[in-house]
Amino acid sequence: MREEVVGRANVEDTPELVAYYKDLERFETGALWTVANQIEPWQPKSTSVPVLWRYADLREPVLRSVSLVSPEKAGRRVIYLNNPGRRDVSAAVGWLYSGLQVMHPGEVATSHAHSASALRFIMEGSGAYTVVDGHKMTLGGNDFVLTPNGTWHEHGVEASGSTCIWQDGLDIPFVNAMEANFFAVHPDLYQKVGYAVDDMTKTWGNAGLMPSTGEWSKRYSPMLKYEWAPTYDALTRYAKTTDGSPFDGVHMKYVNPATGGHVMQTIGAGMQMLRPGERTKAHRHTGSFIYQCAKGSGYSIIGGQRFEWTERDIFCVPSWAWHEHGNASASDDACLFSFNDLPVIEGLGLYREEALGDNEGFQRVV
Ligand code: 1HN
Repeated sequence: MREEVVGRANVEDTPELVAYYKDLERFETGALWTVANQIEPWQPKSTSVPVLWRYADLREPVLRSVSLVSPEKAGRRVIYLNNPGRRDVSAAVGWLYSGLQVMHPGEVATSHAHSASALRFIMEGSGAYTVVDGHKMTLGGNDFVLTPNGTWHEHGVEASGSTCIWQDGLDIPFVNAMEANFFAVHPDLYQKVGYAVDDMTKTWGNAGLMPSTGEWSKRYSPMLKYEWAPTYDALTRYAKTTDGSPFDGVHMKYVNPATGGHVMQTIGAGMQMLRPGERTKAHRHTGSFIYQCAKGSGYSIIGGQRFEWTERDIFCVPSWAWHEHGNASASDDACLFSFNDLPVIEGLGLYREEALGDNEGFQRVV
């Protein structure tokens, strides 16, 4: 890929050079100028494409998996979201994985741990729970729960509950790209619950208050579970005092209460409210995002394509893709849950953001 630009590789093939390239191949080497323009794009070039996964399409096939495989045999009964540009690594977008997991009342999957960090966002059903390192958490609709890197975790649905479906989000493509993934099955197959149910949310999830003696040194949020009611309440309260972001409406991020930072080392998450009739401005930034509509309905224009979403639909925004969101309802707010790889992007100094119509030249580094 030659480019007629000073500073870029622009070498024409000659019989002598072609023979030279062949020679280099014999020693497992190559000439940088034959690939330089391709491996150093002027701007990020995502191979992921914007996709909308409609719950109306997915729900039936997800439920059908219950009669086809057991959680015992499958390990986890999950249908994963497969971005057409990322099929080789089972990613929904960029280096992020997403899937829909279904469990019937009385089912429980065995406890395991892996180097990948994971989250769940509850879509439907009652009686679901997750146990993380002995902390049992009850899960209701729109609750957000963490299973961080290295923690023992298992999920189940109480016999008294109903069929549950939740979204799993993981950094598994990233951890595999780093060639750093380990997996272990718990030696006893199931964990003993060692604490009061929901203790971590009750201890760490109290607006602005933390236990005076509370100490936390692990590199993920001790809160583990973020419930929907206080999340929606926080957005509603904040909406009363802010115009919101021109690009994201009323947007709040889930934080580690001990640090104010992202909930996990590799995955961040947030919830945003688009007020009735709100339409945001377009921008683009580095980092990959997966959204789930938690409430209401609306539309997003991503890379020039319009996607109409409603409750439980999932869509992705690839890195550096232009995007804007809208709520077409005149009376109801719409809420979007999202998770992303921003802790990695920011931590490595790779965050860039640009507003559409920003004529300031190179992208703003935030
Ligand atoms: C995992 O551990 C779960 O714990 C779900 O339920 C989906 C996808 C890839 C790798 C690990 C779970 C997963 C996963």
